[in-house]
Amino acid sequence: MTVKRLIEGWSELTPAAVAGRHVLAIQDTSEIHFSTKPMHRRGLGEVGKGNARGVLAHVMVAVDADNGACLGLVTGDIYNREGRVSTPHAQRALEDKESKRWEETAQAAKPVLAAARLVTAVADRESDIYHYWASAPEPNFHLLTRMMHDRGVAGGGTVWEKTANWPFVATREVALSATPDRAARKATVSLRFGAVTIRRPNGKGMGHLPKTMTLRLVEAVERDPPAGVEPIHWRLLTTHAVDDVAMAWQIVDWYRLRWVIEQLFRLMKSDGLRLEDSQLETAEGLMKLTAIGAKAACVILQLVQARDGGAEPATNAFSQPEIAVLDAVNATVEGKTARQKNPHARHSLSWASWIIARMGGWSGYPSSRPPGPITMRNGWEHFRAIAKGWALRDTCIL
Ligand SMILES: [Mn+2]
Repeated sequence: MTVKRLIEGWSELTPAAVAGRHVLAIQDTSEIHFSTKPMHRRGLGEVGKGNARGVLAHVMVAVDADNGACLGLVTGDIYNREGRVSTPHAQRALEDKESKRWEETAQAAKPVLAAARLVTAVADRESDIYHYWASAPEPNFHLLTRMMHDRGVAGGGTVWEKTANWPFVATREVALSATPDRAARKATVSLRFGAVTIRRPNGKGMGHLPKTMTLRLVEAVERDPPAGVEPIHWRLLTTHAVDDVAMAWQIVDWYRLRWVIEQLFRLMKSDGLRLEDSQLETAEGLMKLTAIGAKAACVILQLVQARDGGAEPATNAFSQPEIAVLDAVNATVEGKTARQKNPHARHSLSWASWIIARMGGWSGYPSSRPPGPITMRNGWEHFRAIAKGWALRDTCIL
């Protein structure tokens, strides 16, 4: 099984899960660090600052724009920078290639998400690349990205100059989720918005792109931040039409759902699978582990999201044969009293989540602490072993 084949397998259930929905296709890159010694690098290249070694996981996840439910992985890439040579030219080629991942991932997402009603590709500042703006959008495929740096606008001047005097038109309290660089907190955010016509930057390979593009800018600012915090200042660019305050807040709220991919990465690392503790010896093995880990983290995230109920179907995370196994297992993990029965609608994702949590050692009583990622991870691994055995039995009988 190659890394490429494993990544292709990420989206097996996703096309059906996204059908008819407005999907946020959220992409980001995470460094997966593995410890190495100078004489024993495990074939791993550099990641980040300092002398950390590891692999990079670029992942796109599908999220329901209306309810925030994780609908599955879409596509991505796992790569290792080993072999990076230190001549500036070779480095530039690699950087070019790495910056293309935003656009390539968006293009690769289109067939997977073909049945969605609407797609909005969401990403952080790294994806604010003119080529991406000019190439990825389609009538039913929108972009939403935070601006990385100021840009020239048609007719002269820059976006930040042109918009400096726009009036703030609304203020609201916004709940900020925890990220690697920020604790969770509430922020009072003011907002202004309008159209901006950005200009094509000079540079090689740009000549075939349109000279200008008209996009909408939604700027969300914490104008009076509490002491000691980094104030929020998001300049969000989008291909969506933003004609009123409600839509401008909608853009902010869609961007906030980018947090789902932060959760996914956390589940791959400290908060769940602990991939970085792996003792595997080769970069190839660690890349495969990371590809398998991304898929596992996605299922765990779906199960944790569904633990308190909701209308999502089990098919978002389980194949039909797996659902047959869940049916059989449910009977063995339910107790005799009403309080020990699975309280969720059969074949809902919440129903599956209840079964997996029980398999992970959760008591199942409504009064007990809700099952977290570790319980789900243990339950899912247990379940996978049973499902494998079940498939084997079918094969042997046939
Ligand atoms: Mn990023």
